[in-house]
Amino acid sequence: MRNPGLQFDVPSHADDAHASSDFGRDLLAGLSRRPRSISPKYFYDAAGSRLFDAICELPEYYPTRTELAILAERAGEIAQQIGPNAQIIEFGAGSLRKVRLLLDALESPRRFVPIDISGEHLEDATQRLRADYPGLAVQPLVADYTRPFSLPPQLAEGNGPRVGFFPGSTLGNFDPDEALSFLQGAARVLRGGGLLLGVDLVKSPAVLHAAYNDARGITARFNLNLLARANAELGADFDLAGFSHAAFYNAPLQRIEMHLVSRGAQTVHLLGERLHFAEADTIHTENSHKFTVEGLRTLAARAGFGIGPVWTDKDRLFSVHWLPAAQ
Ligand code: AVJ
Repeated sequence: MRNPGLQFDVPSHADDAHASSDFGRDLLAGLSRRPRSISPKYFYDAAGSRLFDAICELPEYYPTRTELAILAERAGEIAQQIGPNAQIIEFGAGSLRKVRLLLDALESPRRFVPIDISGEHLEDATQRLRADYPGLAVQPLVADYTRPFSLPPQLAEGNGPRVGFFPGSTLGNFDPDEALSFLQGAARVLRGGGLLLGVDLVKSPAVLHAAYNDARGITARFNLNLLARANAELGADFDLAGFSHAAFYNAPLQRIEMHLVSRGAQTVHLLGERLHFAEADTIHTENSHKFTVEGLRTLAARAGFGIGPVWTDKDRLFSVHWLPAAQ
């Protein structure tokens, strides 16, 4: 028995359980592909996690403050849907700001398992949360939830319903088929409880464009941090001034795309390989899919969830969905 705990499986992407932290291998493979691409999960080293927190404070980046306002305003209704004794599992926990609104409204929450890929960031955030919620069992888990992993055995059925919390529209980082796989895995592991899911909504491309091209250039630094990380962790020699940030709305695919664009012809050394870039060659670093309420509900139903209430702000910028998972 390799895994005594609950297993979270992501069906069609469960090919290699050993590759979870292999930034070097994935980056080299991604830069050898055409088009060049790399998973956005590699943004989140300690510096990247801090830059993301700074993005969340930007005036142009509406998702964080809009979702926080929805959670604050609707906490009572949300808590009523979830019910008492919840064991909360947060996917991509980050700074743990949003879950506080939930914890404050829930009736006797039992346990909180924040999952994040950035161990350092998770440790800091967990310590701050523990200080403020002394009665709560907090069990942080450093894991990559795009791969199969084990949940702590304490999350067993008898200890209270399992409730997933996946805010911030991070679901939008997945392609549609990956999002379906993730939701199928979540529906299985959350049986008898449900998923509280925040997703960003389709809207005016100008508003979307501004959110990913902020005036202070924090999003550009966040994007370029990927190259800084490769230099620091892998001994690569990316010239950060040799690449520029590009983010645009791809309307047919309903997503923001972020790329790093080579400003000229250049050669980079990475793990013993020489990588050539022509002027305007791009590295695709992130997709951030946007949703309609109906589109998300259809996807959730296909994944095996029931359909509960949805809460949005008055401008319909962002949506929070309660998706019950039948026993
Ligand atoms: C954390 C994936 C939800 O897509 O809006 C913010 C990441 N990228 N600015 C998003 C991000 C650029 C964010 N998610």
